[in-house]
Amino acid sequence: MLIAITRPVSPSLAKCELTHLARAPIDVARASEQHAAYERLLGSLGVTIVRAPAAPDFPDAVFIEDTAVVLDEVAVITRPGAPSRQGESAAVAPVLANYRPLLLMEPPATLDGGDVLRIGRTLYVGRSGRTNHQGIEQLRSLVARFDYRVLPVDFTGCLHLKSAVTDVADGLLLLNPAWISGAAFPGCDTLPIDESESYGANALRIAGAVVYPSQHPRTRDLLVQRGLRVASIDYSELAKAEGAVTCCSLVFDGQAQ
Ligand code: CIR
Repeated sequence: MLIAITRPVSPSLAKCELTHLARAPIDVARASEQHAAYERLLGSLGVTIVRAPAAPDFPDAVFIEDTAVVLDEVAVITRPGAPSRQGESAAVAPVLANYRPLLLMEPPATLDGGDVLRIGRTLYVGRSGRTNHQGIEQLRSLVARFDYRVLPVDFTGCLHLKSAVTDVADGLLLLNPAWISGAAFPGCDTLPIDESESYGANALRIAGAVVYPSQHPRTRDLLVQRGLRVASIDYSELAKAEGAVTCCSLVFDGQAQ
């Protein structure tokens, strides 16, 4: 049974952190509608939606992916790298505690879940403005006993590792070659995005489908041509907050542990 923990769009979303995008007006009601459609889409794929409590004072709370790294055996509660986001994890932890034993990151480590790409027993972790050296080393020591290896990866041009690369099928990575090299992932095949769609590398592989933003139609066609089942979603309003489809849920197997 797949579970996706989500968190409501905060009324303060327009005050979100922005790193690579210029601030554009955000229609919070529209963002909430898009988020509700995302939850419905995941539900239609057979995923059980569990909502973490609203956090109206945290503009970026909807991007719940950054607050934890959920593995089959354990959930690591992160310390997000943006100071404005460090209070977000507190209310996510009790929800995750229903499903996994928790391990907590301690200062001075910072790590955003958006920087962690899991492929089998390997956790690729982006060195980013949000994830520091201590964050990577703490993650390594917390998960070593469960036989995960942690490999740091460099990228440029975007906020998180998973803005530059995500897995869309076994052994197949969707990536933006301007931001990351496929050479960082030996043994994986790579599908480059259409170069006109810079933000097109973030896809959510879930329940036999690839949830993918409709803003990137050319890359969507490339995914379809690969024989993948693509479930499109309009995420344009959340994209103005530098968010995408992986960021808005914590997905895991509710049975595993
Ligand atoms: C931030 O800058 O933290 C938010 N505005 C966007 C976070 C997106 N999260 C993600 O890609 N995992």
